[in-house]
Amino acid sequence: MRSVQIEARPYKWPYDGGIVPERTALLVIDMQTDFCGPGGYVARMGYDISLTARAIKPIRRLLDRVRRIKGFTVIHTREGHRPDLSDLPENKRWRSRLAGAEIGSQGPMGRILVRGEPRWEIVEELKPLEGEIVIDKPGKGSFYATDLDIILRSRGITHLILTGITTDVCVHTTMREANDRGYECLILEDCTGATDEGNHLAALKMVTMQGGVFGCVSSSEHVLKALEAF
Ligand code: C5J
Repeated sequence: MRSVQIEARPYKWPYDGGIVPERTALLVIDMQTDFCGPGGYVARMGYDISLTARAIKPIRRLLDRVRRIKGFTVIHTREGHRPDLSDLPENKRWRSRLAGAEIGSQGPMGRILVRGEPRWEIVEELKPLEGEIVIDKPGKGSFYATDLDIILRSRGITHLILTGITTDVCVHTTMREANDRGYECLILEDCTGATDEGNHLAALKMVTMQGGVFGCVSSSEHVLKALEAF
């Protein structure tokens, strides 16, 4: 087995030797129009979608490479709620109304963050391929109220490369949940983005404290370089 590590901070990732494709998953979190496209949830709240949409291209490059490596798992997630909103906590709905984009309300192109609606879909460039796992989640973390953990454990996956949006909310929550469950995590700074650049940078910095309190930070360039070995 080849032992390849990825340039990362605060240590070369992973901590336990080299990348093993069969034990590694690329997580692509919430790359939905609602979070990075015109007329979606983030746009309706008045945030700059270029800050989140910029992750699309580097993720696509990474997907193109990882999809050609035997044994590597790709998992996509989507945040959203049932059409009857029975899984939407009342305070989440209330806060989204306060932010000017009430979840479940009708927008120009469908209802906000509701499963099955056009803007809830993953953007065209990053559409899951047949056979790739898609996790639907009602919250920010990808483990809460989903079957992600059992899917990972059933496949013997212990290492996660995290991409997607937003850095400080769904990606960070997922990374923290995963870290507490013992997964070895790597977040890619150019494959993430937040609604606020300061929050993006702060979220990345937090990861690297205390010897890598939640794991490591790297970039798609470093991952692609390491993957040349496969
Ligand atoms: C947010 C997410 N920001 N995918 N969701 O509400 O980060």
